[in-house]
Amino acid sequence: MTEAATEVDAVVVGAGFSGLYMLHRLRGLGLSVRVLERADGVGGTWFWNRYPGARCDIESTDYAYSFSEDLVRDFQWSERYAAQPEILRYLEHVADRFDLRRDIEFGTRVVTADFDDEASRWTLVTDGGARYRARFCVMATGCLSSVREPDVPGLERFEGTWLLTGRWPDGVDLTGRRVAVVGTGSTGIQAIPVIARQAERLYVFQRTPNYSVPARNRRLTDAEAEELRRGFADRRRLACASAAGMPVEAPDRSALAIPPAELAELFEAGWERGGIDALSHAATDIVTEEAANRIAQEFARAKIRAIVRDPAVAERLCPRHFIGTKRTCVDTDYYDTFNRDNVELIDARTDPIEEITADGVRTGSAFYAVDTIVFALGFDAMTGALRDIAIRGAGGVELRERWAAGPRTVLGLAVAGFPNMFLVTGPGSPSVLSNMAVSIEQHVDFIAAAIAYLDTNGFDRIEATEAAEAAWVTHVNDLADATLYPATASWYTGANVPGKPRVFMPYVGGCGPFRRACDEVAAHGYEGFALS
Ligand code: FAD
Ligand code: N01
Repeated sequence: MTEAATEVDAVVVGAGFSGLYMLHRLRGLGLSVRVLERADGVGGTWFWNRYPGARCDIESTDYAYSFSEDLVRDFQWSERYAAQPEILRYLEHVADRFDLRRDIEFGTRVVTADFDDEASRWTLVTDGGARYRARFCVMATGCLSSVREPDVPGLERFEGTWLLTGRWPDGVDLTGRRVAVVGTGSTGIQAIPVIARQAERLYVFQRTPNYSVPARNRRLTDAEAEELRRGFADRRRLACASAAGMPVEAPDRSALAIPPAELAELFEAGWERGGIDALSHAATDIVTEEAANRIAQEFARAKIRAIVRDPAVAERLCPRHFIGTKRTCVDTDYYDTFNRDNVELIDARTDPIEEITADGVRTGSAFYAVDTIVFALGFDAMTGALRDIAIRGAGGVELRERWAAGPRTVLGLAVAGFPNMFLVTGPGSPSVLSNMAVSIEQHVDFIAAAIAYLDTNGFDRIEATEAAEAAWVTHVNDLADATLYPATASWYTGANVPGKPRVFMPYVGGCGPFRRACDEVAAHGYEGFALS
């Protein structure tokens, strides 16, 4: 017998930064809400990614909500870039402070979501068979939550322990172990220096090197934290208007118009200051002009060669793609880690991993005996978590089919044919190219305002039009095509997942312009959406 459905006004899937704030805003509108979350706790990214070294790459003060002045005042960050446990504690604090947990079902994975055209209701079914019926469905499922798992032959025979960074359990101790790390994206680059200090021996399997800039992380004094809190409103105003959701003034000169010695000084100052925009902030055109990009690349490679003592290892660590067209990594001691005696870098491009045996990793030319293998293979980004759910809109059309050639949205927030369903930070929004806390708040505010507008104006239903969707997809592609981003195989383009359509997914136009586009849409009675 089918279980009777729980009836609510809105169902939200996911209880990370997005889902928590969505719940708070929808409750504020007087709606009954249920949040369905696969994990056993809140936090999303920060619940799952407990690997050693996990921390944010946007300054903690800014990688936070702004909706509550009390929250800003009461939570004190201990470091410039907080580590995972502190960010998780923050999100748990938010859940408690705003009494959010009572509307969240944990340990619950949504497997299907169906729209009933006649009744204008969504029905979501969970892995446990529970059913939820709601007028609105908000997918706050995360851009980086669908973890890529290893498919290397022989893993089932491995007698040691293997771990996924994106599903890291508590209580792992790598002290004195012989460890292999596979993957050198942001995750691997954060984990490797920490694991190297614990392990007896560390083998790093690198297929493609990445650019990484120093975090220059440090503890914040009470006085600094207080000053950051006092200046928070101004910082956030600047961040909202900026390209990347960070409180910095935009550069105003082309790298090619800056005298070379001055440009080198700007890069050097950025490297010393640290942070994700260390090099990109020097000029306007680092990710749009090939010649400008090459200057920044050379600077980064020179830094690697200066830090890493063995020239052959340094060369292997030198990336060759356009800098900034994959997310720039932000590290603490990454390159210096390869000066340690207990660390070895293996080029998994020229000497690929062929199999895992009972006691180690075998490549084409060598065998490495290990007790633990850490896989840091990244995510099926932006669309993976949505594709994991069978989402069927009006007329039973599946989202997976509609997106067979790549995702299509209006503003990354809504999809034609899927009425009353919203995405938070979906493909076609700045999301992963921005401080996500800023983008998430803006998306959630947009969604809440749209729902309030429907109710105040006597509408029951909102749906993106095909025409608006086509126009937005074209706009997103046109902007991306004017940059170097699409030229690089990255998870932004889906290139990291075999068979995934190659489409550049995020909106490169920046947070400020994106916000203005959303505000325009709302100001014109949700132009591009059909209300009925
Ligand atoms: P998530 O935090 O991913 O939450 C989505 C939730 O949905 C998850 O808990 C998941 O379990 C749940 N879910 C998904 N599918 C289902 C389903 N079918 N049923 C039930 N539940 C489901 N961004 C920044 O801006 N700055 C940073 O410094 C930064 N650091 C990062 C570090 C790491 C290690 C990673 C992986 C990402 C980082 N990001 C960063 C991006 C980060 O994902 C976002 O900043 C933000 O945390 C996303 O919040 P979210 O709620 O949208 O998604
Ligand atoms: O994932 P990635 P990530 N055999 O896709 C390698 C955010 N984040 O988890 O490039 C061998 O970047 C793959 O190699 P290649 C941030 O947005 C932020 O590190 O495909 N190797 C690559 O080296 C980030 O961009 C922080 O050749 C294989 C690595 O695995 C995003 O999350 C921290 C392989 C995957 O790198 C994703 O980062 C962490 C295989 N079969 C994450 N398959 C901060 O610092 C894949 N690889 C805030």
